[in-house]
Amino acid sequence: MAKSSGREMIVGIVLKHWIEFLINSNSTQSNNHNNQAIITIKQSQQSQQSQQMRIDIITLFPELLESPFQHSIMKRAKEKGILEVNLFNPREKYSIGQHKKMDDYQYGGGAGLVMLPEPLANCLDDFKAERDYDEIIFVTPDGERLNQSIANQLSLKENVIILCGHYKGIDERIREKYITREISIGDYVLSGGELAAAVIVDSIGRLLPGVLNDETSALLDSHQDNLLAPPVYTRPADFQGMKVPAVLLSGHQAKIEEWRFEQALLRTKERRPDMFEKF
Ligand code: 6GU
Repeated sequence: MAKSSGREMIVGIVLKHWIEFLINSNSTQSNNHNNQAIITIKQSQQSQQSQQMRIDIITLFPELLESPFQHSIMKRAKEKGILEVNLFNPREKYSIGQHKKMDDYQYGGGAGLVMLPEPLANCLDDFKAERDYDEIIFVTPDGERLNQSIANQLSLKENVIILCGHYKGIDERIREKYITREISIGDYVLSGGELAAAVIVDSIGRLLPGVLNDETSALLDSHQDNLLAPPVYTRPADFQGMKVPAVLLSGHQAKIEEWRFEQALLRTKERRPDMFEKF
């Protein structure tokens, strides 16, 4: 797989959304200035939601995922019709027998149940018959580790399935036949893929244009550009004797940006020398 830097991805995302605007727009006005491009993208989202992403999550425990998408930014994304998240429990329709079986012991012995291939295959076949999916993601501790670049890439997709495993995992043949991408959220083990799926969806959702109030703010996040974010302050200017850095009160925008960049560099060097090396 080709590797792209955070910066390339940002440019890619801005370009894609801008091109979408130009295609959708009735106006022939265009302006090559960067800021203008971002403002133009903003207007396009206000007048018409050009991008709608659909994420279908297949999970034996949909209740675990109900709350994360009912609040704050993810709620807004859903309400604005920018992101559709559907939860589907395969046990309802695809389990085997009276006992609604979804898993069994593993061949060769060993502790832990494995999710059966047949119900998952039937479920995935039915989903795929409905629409074309850009990715079928399996969340698993042995997948590639989620980072900002992967979230950026996924935010450009239209239809995505996320399959959550449980117990010892899923039969390897499902991975071979259906899964296009395997993602882990870090080097530790969770009891199921649901919380990892929530993390992945959140990291994607906030990148979709129109979800955040200020279109540019997702692009300036920590990790977009391989730098950590600079410190931020709000009122009061003097809190228990601790003062907000004077430059932030100066009203001098260029100086403020310079200070923020310096702070981001310092922070990254101190806390994440590995990221600083790559920057
Ligand atoms: Cl995606 N799943 C599980 N079960 N544990 C994890 C993980 C995923 N990522 C890190 N740990």
